[in-house]
Amino acid sequence: MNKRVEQVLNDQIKKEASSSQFYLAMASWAENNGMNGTAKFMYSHSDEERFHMLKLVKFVNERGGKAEIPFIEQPPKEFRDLENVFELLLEHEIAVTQSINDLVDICLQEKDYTTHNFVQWYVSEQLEEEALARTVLDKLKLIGGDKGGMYMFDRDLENSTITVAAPN
Ligand code: OFO
Repeated sequence: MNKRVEQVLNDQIKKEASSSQFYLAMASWAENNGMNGTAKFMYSHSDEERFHMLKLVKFVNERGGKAEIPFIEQPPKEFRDLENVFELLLEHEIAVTQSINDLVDICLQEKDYTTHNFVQWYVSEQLEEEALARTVLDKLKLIGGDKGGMYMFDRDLENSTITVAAPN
């Protein structure tokens, strides 16, 4: 496998693993603050990010490279409120999209069309994840500080009115 492509794929493995830990921290925080719907949403989002990481690990190894299992920094323990959680989520997804775009660019520079084809799945996934984070954030902004609205929002998440796309 092309060494430069292998390196950026390994960097991406770390980013997906960090996403999984980050959303797990959000899930745990939400659960401890009585927001079970948000917790359910974030636990499932965390699992999905782990799946993204595994998909990369397997791809690198199957193509003759060496996948590195990374050290992950500890995610935050506290969040200001629900809006802050989803703002951070959107910000994080925008950064991940940027790194996927850089990955696509490097595949083209190195003429690695197989990996380029493989990462297209991540390109569409990022589109969906950013759109989902924006939708949720818009809802939260509409609700403002209204406690009843917040309760309904959390219940909607619990009943999966808004869900993270299932991995395929
Ligand atoms: Fe892996 O899609 Fe979010 O980060």
